[in-house]
Amino acid sequence: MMLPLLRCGRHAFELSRPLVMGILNVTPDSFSDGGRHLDAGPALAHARRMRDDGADLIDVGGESSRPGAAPVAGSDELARVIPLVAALAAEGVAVSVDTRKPEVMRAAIDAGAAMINDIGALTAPGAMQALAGSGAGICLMHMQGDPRTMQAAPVYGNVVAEVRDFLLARARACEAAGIARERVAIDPGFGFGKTHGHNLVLLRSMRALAATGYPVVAGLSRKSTLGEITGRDVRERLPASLAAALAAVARGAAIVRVHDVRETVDALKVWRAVERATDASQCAAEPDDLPEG
Ligand code: 7PJ
Repeated sequence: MMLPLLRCGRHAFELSRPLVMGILNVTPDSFSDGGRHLDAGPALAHARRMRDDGADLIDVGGESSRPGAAPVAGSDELARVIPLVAALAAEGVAVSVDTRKPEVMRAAIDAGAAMINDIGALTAPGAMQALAGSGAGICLMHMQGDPRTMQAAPVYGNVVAEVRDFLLARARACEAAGIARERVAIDPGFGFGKTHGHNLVLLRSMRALAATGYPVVAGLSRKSTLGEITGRDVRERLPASLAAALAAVARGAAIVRVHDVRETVDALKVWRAVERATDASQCAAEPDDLPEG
């Protein structure tokens, strides 16, 4: 059974419709000057645009977790992320922070972050404790290996069962540490130590993850597995990303993590309208509701 609510600090999300998490990357290859300091202006403007376009959460990430990416120092991550978190939280935005570092988690929560999005599923020493004393939400993501090596040769017996069992074990560890169930979301971690085949099987089997009762986050936006299917470069993966988001929510995903908020919100509106159509709304429809021309 899907839990009715996801609690993230002072935000409580009803899960009666799919939520959209907008991606705000603040790594050196995005808004910063290539070094330690972020130009917060354009990043803030982008975040506000995503909010206005209908994002329910803004996921701020200062550590590149792309395949092969090198680790980032905690001080650099803090300098990039915290000012943005504080500014957005002060505007009432539900901010999620994509980090694996307990020091960044603590500072982010102190600055007003509603959620921590951890690709390491709180496995770093001290990470569980950083969350336990707060009311923040937590997204637990599955990854095989680490970003440096994960795409070398991912191997699973049964990818769906292994990912689900890992996430359930982490969710139970959260509960044991005092993190309430309704603060927890889970994510299969598309592309994190998964082949193209693994990603597709996980997407197709999203129901098995949703059946755990935890809200499922699906992050497929612009990912290389979509490039594999379409042959498109990362800049041309919007249609593929929309199709993937719809495939995920149709199989029970509660939250989609996306770059293109405006387009995703529209796609989800259409999907939802179809899901909610009843005979009554049929009868009320205008007879001329046919394509023009
Ligand atoms: C994910 C993420 C994802 C969650 C990234 C990218 C790579 N966090 N952080 N799920 N992916 N929860 O956005 O392409 O799939 S970074």
